[in-house]
Amino acid sequence: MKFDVVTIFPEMVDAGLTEGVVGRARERGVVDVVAHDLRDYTTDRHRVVDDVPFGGGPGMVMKPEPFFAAMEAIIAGRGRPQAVVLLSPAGRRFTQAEAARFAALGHIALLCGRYEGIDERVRERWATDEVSIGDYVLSGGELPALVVIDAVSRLVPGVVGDEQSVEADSFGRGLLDCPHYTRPAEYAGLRVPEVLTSGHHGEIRRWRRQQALRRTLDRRPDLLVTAALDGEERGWLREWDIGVPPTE
Ligand code: 9WO
Repeated sequence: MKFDVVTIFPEMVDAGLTEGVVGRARERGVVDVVAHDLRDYTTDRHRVVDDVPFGGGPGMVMKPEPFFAAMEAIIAGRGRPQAVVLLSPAGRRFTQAEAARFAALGHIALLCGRYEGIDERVRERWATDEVSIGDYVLSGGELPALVVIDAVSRLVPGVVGDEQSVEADSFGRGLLDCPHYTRPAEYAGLRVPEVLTSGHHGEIRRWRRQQALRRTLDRRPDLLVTAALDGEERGWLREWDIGVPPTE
């Protein structure tokens, strides 16, 4: 999986991707991230990437030329990305489904803005997707780019050691995760649920599915509308006095 990030803070992007499973996947060459310094694509002595906004107003706008030059260089050097993603609070919400779509593409570029925003012609010419990671304003697109790269990389075969754990993850089935416990069986007067220490693997699987469903119902009932539920799970929802949600 290839990622090209265009940013004025390439070391910020790099630093966020050196640890953990993504860091190891990069070392192994399964994930390839290049952070391109936007200033390397300026042509003036002071490497200026911003300018005053046409029409007036506060703040500065990122100039189009360095972004155009960076994209041309990426295409020439690393091939044309299958998607060019602009990180912006005005974008579509980034979801697990969107992460899966990007993972299937194999090569994506991410454009990070700073200041008041990027000249609109960059979006017009280059962006195939505009995504938001949530409804808040940040000081730049770099942290959202890291979020996208992390979520997408985990879905690339071989990045997460245990493929089953990706499946079992929160959202793997469209539900929240079940509670997790490790030793000791009693700590600070708090006991691990007995079923988990019983050795009855069928009962353990069933308990976990039930807990995941209960937590989803309590905390994120909106997810139940699209979750893939089996007959037993629909039965539990009915027992808990909640109508089974319509499918899609
Ligand atoms: C800021 C903004 C505020 C209200 C409505 C739309 C907006 N778009 C932008 C914007 O594109 N800002 C640029 C990138 C320049 C300033 C810092 N930037 C930014 C990206 N702040 N927050 C994000 C972001 C990106 C993805 N998901 C959440 C926040």
